[in-house]
Amino acid sequence: MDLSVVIPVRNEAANIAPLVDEIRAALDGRLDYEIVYVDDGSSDGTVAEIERLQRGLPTLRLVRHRARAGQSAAVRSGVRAASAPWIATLDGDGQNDPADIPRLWAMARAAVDARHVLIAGRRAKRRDSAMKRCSSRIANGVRRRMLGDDTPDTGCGLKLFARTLYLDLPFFDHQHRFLPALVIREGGRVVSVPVNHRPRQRGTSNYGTLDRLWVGIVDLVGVMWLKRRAGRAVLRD
Ligand SMILES: Nc1nc2c(ncn2[C@@H]2O[C@H](COP(=O)(O)OP(=O)(O)O)[C@@H](O)[C@H]2O)c(=O)[nH]1
Ligand SMILES: [Mg+2]
Repeated sequence: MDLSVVIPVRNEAANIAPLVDEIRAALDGRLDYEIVYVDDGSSDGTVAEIERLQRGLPTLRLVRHRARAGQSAAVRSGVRAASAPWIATLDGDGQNDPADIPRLWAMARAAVDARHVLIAGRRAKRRDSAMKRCSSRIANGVRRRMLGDDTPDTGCGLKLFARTLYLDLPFFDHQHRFLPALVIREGGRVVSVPVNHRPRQRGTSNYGTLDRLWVGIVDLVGVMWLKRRAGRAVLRD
C-alpha cells in the first residue's frame, strides 16, 4: 500500500459519502491507498454513515475514540493505525479538495529527502468567513515570525508526509496547527503548495474564533520553548 488518507471527523455525517466519492475519483487506479476516518464521539450519525459505506468499500477504515479528544488526537490515532508508509491528511467537511492529493504525492516522490519533508497545502483562495480569514492571517503572521517556520498557512488540513516523520514529533492538543515548526525542529523541511479551498457545504464548523486565539497563544509559547530546548542529535555515519 502506498498511501493512507487520514480524515479526522466530528459530526460530518452529510459530508462522508461525497468526500469518499471525490477521493476515489482522484486516486482510484493511480495509487494503492486506504481511507482512515477517525471519529471523535460524533452524535449525528457519522459512524453509521461510514459503516454503511464500508460494506461496499473494504479499503475504507474507521477508528473511533471513546470520547472527544480533539482534531490533533484524531489525526494521531489515524496515523498510528495507518497501513501505508505515507500519509495524506484531509479535513472531512469537503473544504480540502482530494483532487490536489496526486500533485502533493508527486512532489513527495520527487524529493530526495522525502522522508524528512512535510508537503503542506497552502489555501491559495481561502473560502471562509471574513472574520476567520482575518484572524487566520494575523495568527499565521505572528506564528511565522515567532517560530521562523517560513510557512504561510499552517492551518490547511491538506498535508502529505512520511508516517515515520510524524510519529517522531512531540504530541499535544492542537499540535496539527504547528506541524511545520515541529518538522523543522526535527531537522526536516517544509514545502508549501498552493491548493484549492472550498466553502463548507454541509454541517457546521467545530471551531469559533476566540476559542482558538487563547489556546493558540499558549501553544505558541510552548512550541517556542520546545524549539529552544530541541537539543537534536545528528547521528555519525
Ligand atoms: N475527530 C475530531 N475531528 C474534529 C474535531 N474538531 C474538528 N474536527 C474535524 O476537523 C476538520 C476541520 O474542522 P472544521 O470544523 O471544519 O474547522 P474549520 O474549517 O476551521 O472551521 C473537520 O473534518 C472536522 O470534522 C474534534 O474535536 N475531533
Ligand atoms: Mg472546515
